Amino acid sequence: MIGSDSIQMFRKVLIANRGEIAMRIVRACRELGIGTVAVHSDVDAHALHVRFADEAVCIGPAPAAKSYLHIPSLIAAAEITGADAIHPGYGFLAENAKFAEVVQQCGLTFIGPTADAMRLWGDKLRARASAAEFGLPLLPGSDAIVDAAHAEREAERIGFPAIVKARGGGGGRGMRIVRRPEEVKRAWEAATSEAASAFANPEVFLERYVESPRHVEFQVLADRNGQVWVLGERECSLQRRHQKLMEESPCLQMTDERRAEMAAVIRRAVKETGYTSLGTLEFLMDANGALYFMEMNTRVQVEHPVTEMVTGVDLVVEQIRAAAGETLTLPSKDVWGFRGHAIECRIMAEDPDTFAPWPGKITEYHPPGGAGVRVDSGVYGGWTVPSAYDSLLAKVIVSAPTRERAIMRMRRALDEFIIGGIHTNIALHRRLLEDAEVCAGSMTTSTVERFVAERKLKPTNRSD
Ligand code: MV4
Repeated sequence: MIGSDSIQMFRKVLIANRGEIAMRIVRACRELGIGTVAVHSDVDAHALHVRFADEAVCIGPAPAAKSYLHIPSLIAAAEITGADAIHPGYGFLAENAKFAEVVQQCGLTFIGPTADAMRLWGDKLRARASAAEFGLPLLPGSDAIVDAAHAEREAERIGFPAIVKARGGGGGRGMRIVRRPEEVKRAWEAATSEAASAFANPEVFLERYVESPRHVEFQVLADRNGQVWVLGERECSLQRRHQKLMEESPCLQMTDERRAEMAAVIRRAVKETGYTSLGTLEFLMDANGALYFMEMNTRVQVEHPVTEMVTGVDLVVEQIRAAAGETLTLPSKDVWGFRGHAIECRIMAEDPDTFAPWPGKITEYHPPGGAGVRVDSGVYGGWTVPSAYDSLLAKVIVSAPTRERAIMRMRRALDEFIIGGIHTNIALHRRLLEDAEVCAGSMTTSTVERFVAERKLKPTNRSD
């Protein structure tokens, strides 16, 4: 906002989210001297974020479609409380361009990118085209597939194995792997009908498939005054069914030289596409260490703290400042000077054997502490975890001078974490941190699957 208008930091931010990320946003606003409005559903009346925000508004019943996803209720809550901006957090409406547009039309500021930038990066084919234009590495792929014969021709050209992906998809939903020419027609049919119902857009495209890749993502932060920062990468391969379990920064396979090369290309793509907020570019890394652009997430991510721990940047504070039109004030370097190593474990309320959510009353709650340990939690002892939402309770983040020391610190922190009354995945994390592949840093997106299959051979007791 260059010009005669003076820059005005927000007075009050409405947080269109719940749980640990709502708490994270409350904390950022507090430090900026901004008032906070929590919104909540009936079952979240006593949730932690409601207790910590300055004001709270009940916006509807438990089903998210009638509360956290209900745009008219959110706008009404902002108007009633006099909020001048809305932070969407992650999930829910965070990547909904229509919501960003409505917020803006109501005279409020959406704390995120413009609706146009969200639409561009949310469209996987337009994202691929932009990536190609600005020099981001891509796997061989097709344009939108028009019929089965087109899919077969493109698969032959790209080579096998290939993968069919939804143009409007993301996060792993609606994908089909094809290993042989005979499978292409059926995979195309299945993927297109799934895409039509899941994303209201039947269009799919093909891409060369990488077996057991690593998931590596780069954090970007851009303001509205032309500054773009690339704050290094996170290694996020440890996931199960597209749900990340544990993330770290930096990625062991990344060198300073490589990071600087990637930062230069990413910075250009972000700038040229008019992207002006916090964002993440996801890449696959193959066995040779080559990186390929997959998609961009136009929101704050669950795993953002590991980047905060190694860069010292408060990403949510900077995201809010950028949305207010302020210029980011970070040292003038393409790549941040990294300090040490950080690891995050996502603590979920779930059955240790089946991974099914395990809602219920938390009877005892003692989070870990001590040097180098951060806990971003959305719960407290005595509270009942509702069944209506995802089962993330808290995140344990550790930092240490080296990866080895960070692993030791995380094991110690997990051993301290006491959560009574419900089951959690703390013991799973603790055992993963003893796994040879994890300890060596050689994990891929297949590691957790392999680990769980091995564990089935020697069942654990239920005290997990
Ligand atoms: C791929 C792939 C292999 N080759 N694309 C899954 C989520 C979405 N962001 C992209 N995904 C993948 N795309 C090609 N061409 C493998 C995956 C994938 C994956 C990616 C990141 C993290 C975990 C994953 C688990 C299974 C598959």
